[in-house]
Amino acid sequence: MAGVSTYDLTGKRVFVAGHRGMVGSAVVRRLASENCIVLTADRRELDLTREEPTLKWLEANRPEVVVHAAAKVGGIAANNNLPVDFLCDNLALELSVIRASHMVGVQRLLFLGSSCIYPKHAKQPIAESELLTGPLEPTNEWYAIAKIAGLKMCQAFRRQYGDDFISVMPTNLYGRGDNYHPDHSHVPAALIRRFHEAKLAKAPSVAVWGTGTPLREFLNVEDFADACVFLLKNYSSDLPINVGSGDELSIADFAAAVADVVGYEGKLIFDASKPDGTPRKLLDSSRVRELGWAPKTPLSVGLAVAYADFLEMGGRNMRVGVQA
Ligand code: GFB
Repeated sequence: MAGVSTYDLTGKRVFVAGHRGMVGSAVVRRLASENCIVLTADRRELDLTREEPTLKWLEANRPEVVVHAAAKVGGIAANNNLPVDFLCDNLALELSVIRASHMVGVQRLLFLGSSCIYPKHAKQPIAESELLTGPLEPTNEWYAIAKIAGLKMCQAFRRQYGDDFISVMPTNLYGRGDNYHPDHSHVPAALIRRFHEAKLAKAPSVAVWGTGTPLREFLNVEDFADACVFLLKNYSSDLPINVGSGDELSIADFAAAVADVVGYEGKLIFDASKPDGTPRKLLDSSRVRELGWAPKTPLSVGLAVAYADFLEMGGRNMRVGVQA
């Protein structure tokens, strides 16, 4: 299959950019079982949006591998309301981290994209070849444009300089270390928080945004981190590669599953004044499956872990337009 390539992580210095976010922290946890040296930089120590200090940091720390998981991320409302942050901050992060990685001769870089790079009405399940075949979903086009630019940067550095930079497109993720901001979070964290609070308040009903009809595919972040490490070791191509779970359900069914895990027994009311976003976003993950990777965590198990993490955090993880 195209893109098969083995890379040995043993003894390698691996820089995880964005190690405090949901994905970056899961990648750090997953890398602990590889025989490599994990490097991270605290935000107070290094502003990754600035290329000069980023280059200096990389020159001083000399990673052979970079996982670019630093991004301004958020759910449908944050994407809609903070277009400058989602476009400019993400472009700045990509330009700085990807170009500086090239300059210091990083051997392999993994760039994290998103399933929202694909057109709003892409053919389902969405194959990688759907990229740039139609207009984007307007609620997240700022983020999508930035992520498409990052993917293109990886392709450009590969074409012009032969750099081994790859791009991975995850489906909707959930799990440990999520952001529980009431307005800016993604749907899994938003509903965990809202249902938990409704349970404590003994509220008879609770609102779920939109009509409940959009379809989403959810992947546990530990599984996604496992896929990232798998792809670092087994994949090299200028084609982005999708990583999904195949677990697709309507927002209404997903909300019911979250309510079940949280133990909220009241009524779910759908607030159609809130945006639905894209109607369906199921990734075609056949290429990563053919390479030999598959997810392991059933949704109910992953949601239980996410809820336990929320309880442990005491809802402290509430970042506005977070850098993940
Ligand atoms: O996760 P989410 O915010 O982002 O929302 P997207 C998914 C769906 O959940 C939408 C519904 O149909 C929302 O209407 N939803 C229901 C809620 N209740 C809530 C709630 O309380 N909060 C939120 N946030 N949604 C994202 C992009 O799109 O996809 C991101 O905005 C990223 O940038 C991610 O790319 C993968 O799935 O619509």
